[in-house]
Amino acid sequence: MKTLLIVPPDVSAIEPFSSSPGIKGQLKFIKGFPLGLGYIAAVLEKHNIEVEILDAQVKGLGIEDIIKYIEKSSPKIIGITTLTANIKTAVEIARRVRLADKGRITVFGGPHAMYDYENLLNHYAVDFIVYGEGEFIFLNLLKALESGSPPAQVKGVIYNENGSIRWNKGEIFVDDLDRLPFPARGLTDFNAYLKHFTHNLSCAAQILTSRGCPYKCAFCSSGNTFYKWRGRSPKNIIAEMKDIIDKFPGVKSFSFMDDNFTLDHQRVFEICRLIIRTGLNKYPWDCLSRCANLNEDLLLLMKEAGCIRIHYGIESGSTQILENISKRIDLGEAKRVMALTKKSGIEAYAFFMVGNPGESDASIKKTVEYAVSLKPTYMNWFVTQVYPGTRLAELQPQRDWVKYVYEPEIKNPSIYTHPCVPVFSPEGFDREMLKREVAGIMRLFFWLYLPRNFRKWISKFFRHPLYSLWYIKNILFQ
Ligand code: B12
Ligand code: SF4
Repeated sequence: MKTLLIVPPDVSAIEPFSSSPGIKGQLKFIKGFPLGLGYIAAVLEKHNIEVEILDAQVKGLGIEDIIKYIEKSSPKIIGITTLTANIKTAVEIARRVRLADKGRITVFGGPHAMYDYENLLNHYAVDFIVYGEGEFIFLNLLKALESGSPPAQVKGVIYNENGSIRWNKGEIFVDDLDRLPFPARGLTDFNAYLKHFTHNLSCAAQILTSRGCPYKCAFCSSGNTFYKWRGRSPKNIIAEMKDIIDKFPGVKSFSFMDDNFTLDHQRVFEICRLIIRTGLNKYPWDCLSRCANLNEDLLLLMKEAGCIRIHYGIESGSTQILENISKRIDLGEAKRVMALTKKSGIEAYAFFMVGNPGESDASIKKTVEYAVSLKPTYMNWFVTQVYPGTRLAELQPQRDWVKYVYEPEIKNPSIYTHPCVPVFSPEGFDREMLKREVAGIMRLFFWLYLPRNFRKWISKFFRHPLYSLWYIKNILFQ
């Protein structure tokens, strides 16, 4: 059963958004290899199912290009990965596929479709939605469709049967991640991602060494669903790194994309020791971690193993806001970890948010003061947006996520918000006010950090001149 897996394009692929000045430039997201689809494709290949991946974002394809590709390739099954930011184009592809009426079946998966399943199945042209980690659920669905057995027997699949939503609930996790084949990077023009990944690292390959997160921050869907943390074995991770280097010599560094790379300290010690022992520490890498509970021994070993940067989600300098979003970090501890990270020779990157429940002028001021005293190597600030499956979405529900688009932003796009995703509006603030707050804070820190980071920024400028110019222009003039 020939299967095509698609990363849908951003909203600028749809009229009337494509004729809006600036929108395409503004939605210049870092384009990463779609690990989820890569894993699914690898499992299908292992079971001798013919599969292709079409990443419309990295290829810069519009809806018509995708439809033409589908006609030419003629898959029976079309699997689409969904983020809220791209749900509009995902639904448009499904609509066009159903309109053409060639008997193709459309399956959605990913962090948007999982939560918005009722709306998508009742009002849009989606045949099936996979709830959870899709590798084996999707495989089982394909097998059922192939053999003509009823989809009701497949656990983890949701569909609409004559107006009723059917869901045979099942296990949503892949328990033993070492069982999975490595993502099918070869099914894409993988080198294109190395150019696109405009990160601090040059030519970085993204790897996932663990899945899940035991925390439950109010703005994030990861911890709510994938609450069971599972780590791959160090041996398995090293084997993937070697496999990537063998197959794609253009790779010069790695990005560990796990929600929380350092959750299991013992595992990180072992990964780092193995990286050093195999000589892979000549490849720099970065990761994400909670800003808590890291010690000097671990950080020094991470540094020796090639870690150049750790991203920390701090979110707020107000303990009340942290409590409101269930962040469960201690600001004093965060300061200790931040200082220790820098002392170990690793860059410490902090993320902050503006607009969480209970936010006020006073809490924003507190967060700015805290950020100044924290002295991270770099930082980035975001306006809080509401995603399905989160506690914020319960506080500010949407009637139809697919229809949501903030029209003023289409005409005048911002880098601090995505136009297709609603903003959480705490009492006393609206979207435009929050955007102005974040823009002001980013400008403040740009000037404050200019002397300290001048040399680093110049070097980044020469590596990514166009991206740097675009970024600076946005920071200074938004
Ligand atoms: C790596 C990452 C990125 C990377 C790369 C994205 C990519 N192309 O893979 C970068 C940095 C580019 C990125 C950017 C953004 N990201 Co991001 N990102 C992640 C992160 C940390 C890991 C994604 C991943 O690889 N997961 C591992 C794989 C195995 O899981 P998966 O992709 O979910 O796929 C599995 C299942 O969902 C399912 N599945 C998925 N698709 C499909 C399709 C079919 C047909 C089937 C059957 C199953 C299926 O099966 C897969 C295998 O098990 C996640 C958090 C997370 N833990 O997932 C956030 C996350 C996906 N990102 C998020 C967001 C908001 C964004 C941005 C919009 C942020 C922004 N404001 O700029 C942008 C949008 C980018 C874009 N171009 O559209 C949110 C999405 C929430 C939502 N409802 O949309 C997440 C969930 C973070 C969070 N918890 O809030 N991101
Ligand atoms: S924000 Fe990070 S720590 Fe919080 S639930 Fe999401 S992944 Fe976990």
